[in-house]
Amino acid sequence: MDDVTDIYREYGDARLPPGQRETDDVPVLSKSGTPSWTPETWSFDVWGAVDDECTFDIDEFRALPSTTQRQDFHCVTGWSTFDCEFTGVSFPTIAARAGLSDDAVHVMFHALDGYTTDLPLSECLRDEVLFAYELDGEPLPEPHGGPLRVVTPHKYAYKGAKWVDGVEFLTETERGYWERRGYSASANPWEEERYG
Ligand SMILES: Nc1nc2c(c(=O)[nH]1)N[C@H]1C(S)=C(S)[C@@H](COP(=O)(O)O)O[C@H]1N2
Ligand SMILES: [Mo]
Repeated sequence: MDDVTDIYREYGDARLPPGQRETDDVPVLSKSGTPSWTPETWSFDVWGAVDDECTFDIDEFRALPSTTQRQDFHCVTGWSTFDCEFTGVSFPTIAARAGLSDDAVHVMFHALDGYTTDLPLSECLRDEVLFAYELDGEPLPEPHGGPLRVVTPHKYAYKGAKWVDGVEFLTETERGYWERRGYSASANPWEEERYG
């Protein structure tokens, strides 16, 4: 297992970002409850500024090269959970499958509950940004985003879309659900970038 919990060393050497409190559990936080889905109809789509738009069903997605990492999780409302073990497919793996256009600069994640969140492409092309389908060796529980969610240990957790079913590559900046509602677009926990 790769251990990347030291991502905080990039940002000032404090594992617990300023203004955060460590919790033992992983609370559930969703804008509107857990959406339903079925394995038969679920698909993950990659589109926009790419060479090859692609679609994966659930078995195809789980057959992609995967990684398991121990990560910390920081919610903008003030709690952090340490040492979550996520298994999934890295963002760079998906980007390489699709092939990025030269003018791709930004990314929008789309989810089954209508949630969206955005990041600059450069902030996504890191091995720690995972499309995760297991938590602590078990299938990712649905309240936490199963069958598939994004995790972004270098950002507040609203950058990690639960129930993710699509990633869109953009040639211009656009804003996601919370980013349009006053939360920070950059969301660096060590700089306390909570509000935009
Ligand atoms: N699709 C979707 N993803 C989402 C959210 C949401 O409402 N819908 N909430 C975000 C927020 S604000 C946080 S803190 C984390 C919470 O993840 P958890 O419920 O697994 O703790 O999911 C993020 N991803
Ligand atoms: Mo959050």
